[in-house]
Amino acid sequence: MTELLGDPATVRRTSILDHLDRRTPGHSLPGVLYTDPEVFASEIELLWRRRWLFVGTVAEVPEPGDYLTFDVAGSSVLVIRDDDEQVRAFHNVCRHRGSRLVTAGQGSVGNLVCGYHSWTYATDGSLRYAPQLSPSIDTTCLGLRPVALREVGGLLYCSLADSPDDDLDAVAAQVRDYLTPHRLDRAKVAAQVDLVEEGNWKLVMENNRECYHCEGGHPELTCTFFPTWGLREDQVPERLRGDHDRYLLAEADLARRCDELGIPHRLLEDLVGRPLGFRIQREPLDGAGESFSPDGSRLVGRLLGDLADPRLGRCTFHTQPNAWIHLLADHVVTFSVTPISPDRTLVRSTWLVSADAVEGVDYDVESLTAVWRATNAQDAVFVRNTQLGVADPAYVPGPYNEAERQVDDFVRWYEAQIRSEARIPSPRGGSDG
Ligand code: 3BY
Ligand code: FES
Ligand code: FE
Repeated sequence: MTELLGDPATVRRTSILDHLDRRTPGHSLPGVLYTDPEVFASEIELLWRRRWLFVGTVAEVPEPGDYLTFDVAGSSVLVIRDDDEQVRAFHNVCRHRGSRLVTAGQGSVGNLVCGYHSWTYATDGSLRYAPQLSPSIDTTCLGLRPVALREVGGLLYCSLADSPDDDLDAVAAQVRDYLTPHRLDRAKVAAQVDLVEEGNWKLVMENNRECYHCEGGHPELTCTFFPTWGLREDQVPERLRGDHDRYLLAEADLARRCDELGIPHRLLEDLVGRPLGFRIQREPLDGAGESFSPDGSRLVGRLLGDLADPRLGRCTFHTQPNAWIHLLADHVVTFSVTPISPDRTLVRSTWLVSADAVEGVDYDVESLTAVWRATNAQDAVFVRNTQLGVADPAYVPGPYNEAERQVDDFVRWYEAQIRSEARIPSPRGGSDG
């Protein structure tokens, strides 16, 4: 039993750390960490309100007045392109009596008008008009409250922290050149799908961080996604040797193409030891090597930006705690994860193509989205079944294998961040367990 005195945050922090203390390193997490509302509340406070979160891309707000909303951790963040073309973020809370300002997930406005008493804000957040407001009230102090927002290669990250760490800038400096050839500033949204998965957000992320389940679990994805993803050379099982030999040839070909074009491709990875754990690498795709299609050939006739070579595989960018993004020559697909409750998680998938690509001529939404819609549906079943299992009193954490190294990395990142925010060192000595 945690202490009854003290502030509620202290009680919650104590209990999540108790559970982490009981974790066996190299094993999946204790069930309580996936089910307990107090643990979930601690995660919201210690992680989700303090870390950089992937919210979307500049392609989702292409014109002045275009906005999207991102709801996480009890907050709603309004991301809007202002009249000077700058993308900004604000709390989606009216400065009068607090009504939600915009209620749609996305849209376009001239000004932001509150539906309650019509307080009206410019796209830069300043209060422009408030009916019958006393002239003695200083409206310059009543602009929308800003939320920290950063862009890296067209990807938008926000932080709800009062003083966000500067790790996003450090990571951006390393990964920007991988992302910019895809010119997200000249892309448009071809499709967006929200899927609520019936599992804890960590199960969604853990499932994404391994391809141990890909061989049997993702028949559409493995037409082009090599199932030996994440394995070291000496870990490739005999039955996947043929796939892996093709991978090695394709990897050498891709490296040569990228080097000729001056596009970076080598692995950069720091998934555990920093606030914005990340991994980026350009990797080959199977078959024609161009896109996520049954035979690997491109799904969009018009390539992104100024790219001329369709055979650039996939540049995959992972950031902790909530994103995986694949950048191909013909399209980009982004995934953001947001927790809803201990056992429900939103996964938003967004497909981006060149702004010049014409639907029905250069691409077909059905075929563009087919592989990841199928893959997401398969992953949602894995996540739901795992949530049911870890909530069962019979569940005992099991060991990760080598193919699950990045699951272990994610879990070690999670533990290290919780401990550092709670400012209590690990009883095992290290900061990452
Ligand atoms: O989308 C991803 O990045 C991961 C990698 C392997 C499994 N999953 C598809
Ligand atoms: Fe927004 Fe009154 S709460 S105008
Ligand atoms: Fe999967």
